[in-house]
Amino acid sequence: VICVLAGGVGAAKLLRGFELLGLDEEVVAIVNTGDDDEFYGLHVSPDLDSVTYALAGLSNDELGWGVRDESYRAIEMLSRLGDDAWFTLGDRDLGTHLYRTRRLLEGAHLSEVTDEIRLAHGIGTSIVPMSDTPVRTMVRATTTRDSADEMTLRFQEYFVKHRHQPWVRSVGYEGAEGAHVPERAILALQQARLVVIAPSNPVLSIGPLLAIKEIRTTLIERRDAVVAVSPLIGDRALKGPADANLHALFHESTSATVASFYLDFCRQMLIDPADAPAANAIRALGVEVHTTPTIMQSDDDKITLARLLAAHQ
Ligand code: FO1
Repeated sequence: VICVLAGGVGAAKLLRGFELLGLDEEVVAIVNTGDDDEFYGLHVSPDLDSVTYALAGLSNDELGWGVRDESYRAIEMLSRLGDDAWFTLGDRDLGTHLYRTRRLLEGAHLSEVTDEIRLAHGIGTSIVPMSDTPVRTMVRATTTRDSADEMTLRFQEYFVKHRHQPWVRSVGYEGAEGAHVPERAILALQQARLVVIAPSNPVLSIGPLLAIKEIRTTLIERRDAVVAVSPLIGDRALKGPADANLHALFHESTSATVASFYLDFCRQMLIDPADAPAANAIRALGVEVHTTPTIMQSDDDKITLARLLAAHQ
């Protein structure tokens, strides 16, 4: 078993690489649900959907989220009705949210619904939400670095409505205590010969998984099997606010900052050649470093990175 701790787009690309590589081994993705929220009465799980759409070959590569060949007629109608419609739900994507919401209302667990959707798309990789009960990433932030107008935002308010511009002061994970981690997730972590931390935002995408005690404790026990892929390229996030978040919370944003965030459970880290200057600082923390291109543009890039990880000892 290869177990991958996953956030959104970076993780989705890597998982697509594993799927295309066609290993005999089972691949299990444990996916962040801290970004989940309700819109128009529908349960939206952005990271589960990014992973599922990528594995189904349906992802919208231009946007980095949602489905390709998408239309936006429903949300256009909502705007016309006067709704401020800041969270763009595509028409095809809406089908997923309708299905998920109906099944949850029928009493199914999120992990069951996720598996039904996976099967319907013919995906081989197991996709498991980190929790069957709600965990919500809450961002406390100020408008600018120097202002004192602290506000508490739900993740999607911070990320989409405020375009991740506010200065993050702290991050909380509501519901992490008492979260119900699907048994499949813990078993996969325990049985995996390799545990990969995907190149996702450490604070906002992997942080919610680490805030769940059962996951963190199991990871610490499996330290020797854990390889993290740094999400930074030359100290910068490819997409999203990972670098700004690290800077705001830890006063620096290098792959060594990421390594120290993961220190308790990370034996090895893969960094991009652009981050080679951080290698010594990472080694000084007691983490083994490997340097390899980590930007995944083409399917070949995804397969190459997945193959290298799968060959890891
Ligand atoms: N991201 C945006 O920047 N704007 C949107 O309107 C938006 C809508 C959206 C709808 C469904 C979905 O699954 C994801 C969506 N995202 C949108 C992406 C999402 O906010 C983030 O990519 C993830 O939560 C971060 O991993």
